Amino acid sequence: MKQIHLAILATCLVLGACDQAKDETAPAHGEDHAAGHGAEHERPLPEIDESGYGIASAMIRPPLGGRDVTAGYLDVVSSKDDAIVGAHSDNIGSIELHTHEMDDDGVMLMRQVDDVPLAAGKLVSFQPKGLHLMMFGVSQLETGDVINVTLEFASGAQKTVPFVVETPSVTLNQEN
Ligand SMILES: [Cu+2]
Repeated sequence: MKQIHLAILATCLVLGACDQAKDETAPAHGEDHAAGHGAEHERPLPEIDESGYGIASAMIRPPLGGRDVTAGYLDVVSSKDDAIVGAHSDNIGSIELHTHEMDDDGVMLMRQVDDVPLAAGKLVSFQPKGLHLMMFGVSQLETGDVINVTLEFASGAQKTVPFVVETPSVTLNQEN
């Protein structure tokens, strides 16, 4: 099963299309029209800590062969209305907020955004095919490395989050 997942993941890295592959427990409803709808899975709300924010599943993909560009993902929730306005890390040259959009020809294109709004108590999920932290000037990372990334919020708050280097769609709780 793990081998199958890894094979699918390898494909996803190229295509950026992981939705259908990763969730075997999804209900098999025939009328599911998820195909055109991006990555909106039911995901648990991260627990909000004393900072007023909750973060889960923070991960960075290892850069693909020889490149110094990669993407980071996470689930985030804020206790009050806010927005993510940036991110930085001592280990990464620069980080941009990106989203994916489908153009008229059905081609997925990345677009930089100035901020990512966070409605109070509502999950915002950065994940493949959608929002991501676009990372430039990334040194070679090994699976299992932990990179601290500081998220910057419109409120003025900053929160440093450990991002685990791993292939996408592997849950943090899973024994590897
Ligand atoms: Cu991007």
